[in-house]
Amino acid sequence: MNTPQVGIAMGSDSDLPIMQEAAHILEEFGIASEVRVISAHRTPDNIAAFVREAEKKGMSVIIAGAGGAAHLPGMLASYATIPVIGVPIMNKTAGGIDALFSIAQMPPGVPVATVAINGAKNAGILAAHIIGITDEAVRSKLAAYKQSMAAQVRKKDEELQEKGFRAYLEEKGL
Ligand code: RP5
Repeated sequence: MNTPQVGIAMGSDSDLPIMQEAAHILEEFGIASEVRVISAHRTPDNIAAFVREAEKKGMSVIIAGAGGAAHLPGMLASYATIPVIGVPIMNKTAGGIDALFSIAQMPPGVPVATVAINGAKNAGILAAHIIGITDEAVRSKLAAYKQSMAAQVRKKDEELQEKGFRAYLEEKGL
């Protein structure tokens, strides 16, 4: 679990509260990541270098989060031959819609797999899916993760059926 298989880049350390979720979920699947702050606008020279190093180190996926005029995922993708997953970060002015469009609207030939606004956890899970294509251990951890999600939902439904709608609402303070 020591060699990073996923590079996690973000435009600012203010993106860390969201982007840390990608690193945490990858850790749950036994996948090491390297977390970096690289700004498309403030440190543009570092973009090509980061991608080249990531590919040289044998990383399988890059996850990139950015808010506002979110050019980082697309710029990384322009250098990369490994998949890039983009995470639009919510901001106060436009709620993240600006970043979502900026990241998703890539020109033909340079794809960025875009997840939901603040969807860093899903970006991590998607990276695990990509790694799981060739890594049996990761694939079985993903299967267990899905089973555990299903068990939680079924448990909640059972509780709801047992207690009844009104008592359930009351208990949840709704
Ligand atoms: C983007 O601008 C970053 O990804 C961040 O979401 C946003 C604000 O950056 P800071 O002003 O917090 O550095 O480049």
